[in-house]
Amino acid sequence: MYRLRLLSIVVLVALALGVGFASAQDGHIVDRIMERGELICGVNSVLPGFGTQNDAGEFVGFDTDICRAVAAAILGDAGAIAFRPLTAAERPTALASGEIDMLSRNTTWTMSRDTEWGATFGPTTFYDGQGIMVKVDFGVSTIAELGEESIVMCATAGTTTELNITDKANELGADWELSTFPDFDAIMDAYEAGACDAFTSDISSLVSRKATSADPAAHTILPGAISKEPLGPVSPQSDARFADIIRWTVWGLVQAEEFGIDSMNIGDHMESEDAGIGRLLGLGDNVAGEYLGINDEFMVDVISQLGNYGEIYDRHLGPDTIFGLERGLNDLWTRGGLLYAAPFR
Ligand SMILES: N[C@@H](CCC(=O)N[C@@H](CS)C(=O)NCC(=O)O)C(=O)O
Repeated sequence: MYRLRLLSIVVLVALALGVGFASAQDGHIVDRIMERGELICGVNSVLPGFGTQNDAGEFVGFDTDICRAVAAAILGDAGAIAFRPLTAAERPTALASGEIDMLSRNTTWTMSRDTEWGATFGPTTFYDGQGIMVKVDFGVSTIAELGEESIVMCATAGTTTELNITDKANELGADWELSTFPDFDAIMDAYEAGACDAFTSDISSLVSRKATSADPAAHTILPGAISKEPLGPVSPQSDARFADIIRWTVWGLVQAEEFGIDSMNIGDHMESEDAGIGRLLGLGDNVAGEYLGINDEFMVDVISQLGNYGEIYDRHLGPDTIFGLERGLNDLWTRGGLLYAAPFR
């Protein structure tokens, strides 16, 4: 009797572990993407450099290319994608309802979002911080000086921006009236019309908005960041396999840059004898994709169609763009930045 009971407990525990393992792998979102033949990605459509629509109606930007990289990894085609423009406040519902498969929209990784959104954050693709922009003729040159002024401070609703600026105002004892707007265009209109004395946002967003404003020289981004804003892709927590694909695709972009593999020279690496390159590209007996349930050469598809991390960065934000954003923290760890991929093995 005792033995029987012990046996049934062992069987139950084994079943529970088995079920746990299966649901940790899951893959229902990956299956749905494969059946549909298309990845649906939630993006920003009003943030030049990160996510915007060009004259032909195509979504372009650093964040939208992260979506395309995942489409290339799963489907072999960076163009097998549909974009859903979202405001900041719409993000959690779009993710939870299954309206989108993933999100790549200047989204900060925070503890509450990681837990309450039922989300898994991928590796940080852009290390940012929050800044403040004012008009040059307002005449202040530091955030501390701005703290002495009674002003209207504008921000986007449903963002970390809104929360951080409240902390900063309290810290400085500043008399700032916070005014929030649903999206960036609305803020910019209000700011240009004089309804906002200052506007606060991720520094990358301020750089983007300043560069694309009617008179960029009329605005100044005050020095210093008031917060850490690690931005990256997000997927539903219910599909660990999909999250793994996003994670290893982003790290693959970074690792390719570290190896010096890019969209132009990838053909020269296809016979590489280097063990690390072989593992990244899934060459020969290497099974890179098998761990994820996708094609072993998934990173070949990604790099040949989109380039490595540095190419994506330069295409949208680098020295040849109107933004000219320095790599800074978004450089490889070997060059003093924070980009560091875990080993492909
Ligand atoms: N990284 C922050 C801010 C993201 C965000 O949405 N920023 C605003 C600018 S402050 C924006 O992109 N607005 C465009 C929109 O909402 O359409 C977050 O994840 O909450």
